[in-house]
Amino acid sequence: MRNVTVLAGGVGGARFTRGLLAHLAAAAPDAAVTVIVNTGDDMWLDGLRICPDLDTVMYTLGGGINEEQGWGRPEETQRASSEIAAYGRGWSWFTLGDLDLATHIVRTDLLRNGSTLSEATAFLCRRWQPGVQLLPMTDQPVETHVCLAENVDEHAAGDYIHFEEWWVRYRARVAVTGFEQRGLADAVAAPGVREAIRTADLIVLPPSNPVVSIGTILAVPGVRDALRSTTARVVGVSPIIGDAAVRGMADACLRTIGVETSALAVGLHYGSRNRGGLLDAWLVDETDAAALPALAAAGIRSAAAPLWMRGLTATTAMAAAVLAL
Ligand code: FO1
Repeated sequence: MRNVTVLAGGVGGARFTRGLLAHLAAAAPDAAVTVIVNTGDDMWLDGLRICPDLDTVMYTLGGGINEEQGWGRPEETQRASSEIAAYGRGWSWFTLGDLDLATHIVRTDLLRNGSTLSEATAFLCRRWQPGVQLLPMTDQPVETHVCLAENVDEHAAGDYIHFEEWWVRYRARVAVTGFEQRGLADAVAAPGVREAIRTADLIVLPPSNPVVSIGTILAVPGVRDALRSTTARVVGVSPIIGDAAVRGMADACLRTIGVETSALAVGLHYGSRNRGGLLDAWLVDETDAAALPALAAAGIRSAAAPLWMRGLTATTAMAAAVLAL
């Protein structure tokens, strides 16, 4: 096991990858891990380029994450954000901590001076040393927007708002009719992304949001083709346990695209590799073991293992289960 590539969103993907690194340190010390991260949650805010999923993976693997929240920095203050709010600017419902702001300021400085997002990310990782190659899915700006199905606050049904406003301000509780990944048509896979997929021995789809995180990465032109033609084995981990989303509001996203909130439905949504889909194998939680026969019938090898990411021991065991599968 020499090259492992992970397609990750934010919190779920970061926590799983931390367990993967811990497992590989013991089981395959010379393995190299590349994490391809969703950038569809990115936005311009207060003149700064915010990259929530890249930062969550970087902080989590670099030891700088706020563990309870799963995003942002620990021991944070919001002095600068309070001042921005006092001017009536910014997103009052989106917490940009003072320590976190430094990351956005440095990244924006690099971008404004000609760095690509990949180069800016590599620069930030020189400080955080995440222990993986951290790649944005693309260097072109992509932003996920949602189409509202109903009026809410200053928005009307039919309006599009940024995913983060739907996710953070409305906790995905406002009905939406669909997602739009703006900029995706003009996006190309970032340098190293297709190679990381082609040269991997194992590719993991961790328990990130299958629609707006993994789904967005898969929608980058060229990524899905690379996954279909790689010799690597592609193993996914269910983000749904017992018909409920483990984290976040993945069920709201799945409902929007007409996929049932179950480990089986998401596995079938990704599809079996030998039937035009992506997966060689699919890991479900023990409570969803009843799905194994249907997954096998769909051509997807599968197994059941504990998938609650309660801590490093749990995620390390999950990674072991993925490699065993
Ligand atoms: N999530 C929240 O629920 N509330 C916030 O105020 C918030 C601020 C925030 C700031 C920077 C950042 O990198 C992430 C932040 N997140 C916040 C998390 C973010 O919404 C999610 O991690 C991803 O976008 C979904 O995977």
